[in-house]
Amino acid sequence: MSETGNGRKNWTRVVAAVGLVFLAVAGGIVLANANKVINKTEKKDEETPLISIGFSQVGAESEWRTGNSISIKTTFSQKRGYDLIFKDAQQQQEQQIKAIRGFIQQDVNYIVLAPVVETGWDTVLKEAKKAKIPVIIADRQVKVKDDSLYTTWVGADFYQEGQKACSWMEQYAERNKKKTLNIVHIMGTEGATAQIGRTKALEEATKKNGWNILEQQTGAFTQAKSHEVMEEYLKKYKDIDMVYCENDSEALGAINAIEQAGKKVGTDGIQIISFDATREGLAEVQNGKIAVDVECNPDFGKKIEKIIKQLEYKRDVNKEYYIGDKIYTQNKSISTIEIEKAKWSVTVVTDKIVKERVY
Ligand code: GYE
Repeated sequence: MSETGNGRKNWTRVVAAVGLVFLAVAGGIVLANANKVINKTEKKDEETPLISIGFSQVGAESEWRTGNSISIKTTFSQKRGYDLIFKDAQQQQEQQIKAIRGFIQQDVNYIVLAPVVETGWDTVLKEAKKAKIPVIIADRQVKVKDDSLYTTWVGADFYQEGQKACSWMEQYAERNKKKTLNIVHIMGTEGATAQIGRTKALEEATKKNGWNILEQQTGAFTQAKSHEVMEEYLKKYKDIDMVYCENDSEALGAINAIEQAGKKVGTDGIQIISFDATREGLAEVQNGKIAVDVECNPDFGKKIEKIIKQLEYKRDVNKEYYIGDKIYTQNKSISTIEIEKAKWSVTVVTDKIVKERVY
């Protein structure tokens, strides 16, 4: 009995113990949940405020620019912790200055400026400095008397991009035993860093190699304007070897104009040189219509974000950040690009490359 009694006691004890454990666990869960609720509400109250960014974009003149705007908008979304005020200046500096003044008035945390041209920014950037708003320059550069008017710059080495294109042109001339090249030049927006650098490289190579620039006019980095310019060139010059376009939109305009005039581009035709390597540009490289396309990657939203994070943590940042570029061709007939001692191998455009290109 005692055994039975003890057994029953023990059994009761076990039941009681299990019950206690259960209660403890259940209580724990309730407590934990209560805590969670408390924590959640506490967290909500403490939520980090959004970082506000005023972004002044050049415009929407090219596929490159569209890609760049998408990169900025997707990086600085509300979901990712930002309040982005995005202003498109339609290629007008006055509109950019107005936008920056608006950002200052709204007392944003950061101003990001993609300047249409290099000069004319001193006054408005002084105003931003006075308001203690850090300014990040994106893509093209600014020329200001006092470098402390902006925090940093992110973009490509446009002069080097031009040199890469010219190295390809030199090798093309050599392989085809051409003593000179008759070049028509469609420039980008005059005074923009991308135009200045790419033009400088061409003019230097022209001098060095004894090439012949038949004419230089701006195509404003747009397809429509470049189409017009190319039509004019074709009426004036019968012996064009090459068109040096300063972006893919210009190249597309030039190709259309040449084909509409009943002439050929590519092998046995006029050679098209281009920059950016957008999806459309790369497709034309693959088709053999653009001879060489030097990449300029517009997808640098994340790079700017990294800089902003460093600034948030009060870390020092560099004064400039360069974004690397590839060189795209249809085949490897010219496989290595050389500038002084530096070398790059070209990338042959494949279906996969075109397909994966988002801008
Ligand atoms: O090449 C062109 C755009 O500044 C790098 O501007 C940028 C240039 C780019 O309109 O397509």
